[in-house]
Amino acid sequence: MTSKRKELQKLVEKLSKKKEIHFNRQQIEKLIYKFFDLHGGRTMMDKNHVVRMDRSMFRDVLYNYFSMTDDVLLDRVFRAFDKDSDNYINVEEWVNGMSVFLRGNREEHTRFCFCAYDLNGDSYISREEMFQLLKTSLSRTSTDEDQDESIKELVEITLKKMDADHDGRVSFDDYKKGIEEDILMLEFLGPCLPEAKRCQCFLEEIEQLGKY
Ligand SMILES: [Ca+2]
Ligand SMILES: [Ca+2]
Repeated sequence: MTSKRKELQKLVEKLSKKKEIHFNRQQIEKLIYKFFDLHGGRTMMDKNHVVRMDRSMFRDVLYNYFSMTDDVLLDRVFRAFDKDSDNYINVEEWVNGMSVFLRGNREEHTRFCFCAYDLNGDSYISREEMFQLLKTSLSRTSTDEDQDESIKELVEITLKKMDADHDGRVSFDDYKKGIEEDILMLEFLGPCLPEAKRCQCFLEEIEQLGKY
């Protein structure tokens, strides 16, 4: 076995032991192949640098496989994957992130979407953040100049529904409560999780990948 292959096996071994990862060994291995495949088949180390994914490459993945086109949200999904905030997705972050993105349970999806909506990362979704997110989700369907006013109204209506403790912003607890009452509120500020059929297609494509 080559050292690269050994290194890869070690990584697969390590990730398959994590209980929060909803993939089996073989699927983890294939997800890792996909990660390298997206880098033109380069192996783990490239010119002494670890292969990692930048924002634009990740954006292409979301666009090509999951038809996600909203730039603000693409950026947030990137941040939800980039756990150590170094502006790159490494192979572990890729597998961890995909586990939540493709197969996460309710709790994991709730944390994932909240992280995506909390644009400045202060653990609250503010009026301004809601405005910005709703504006991007709605601007594709309308060119109305009075749109800002209607979005502001929408922000107030949404806040009324979600802000359980009435402090003028949505905390994680407010958000969780809102979802418990109405599951449709999970993606209340725009889609940041893939459609089931796209997950299926992506996983099927991964299955087709051969040994690295
Ligand atoms: Ca990172
Ligand atoms: Ca915030």
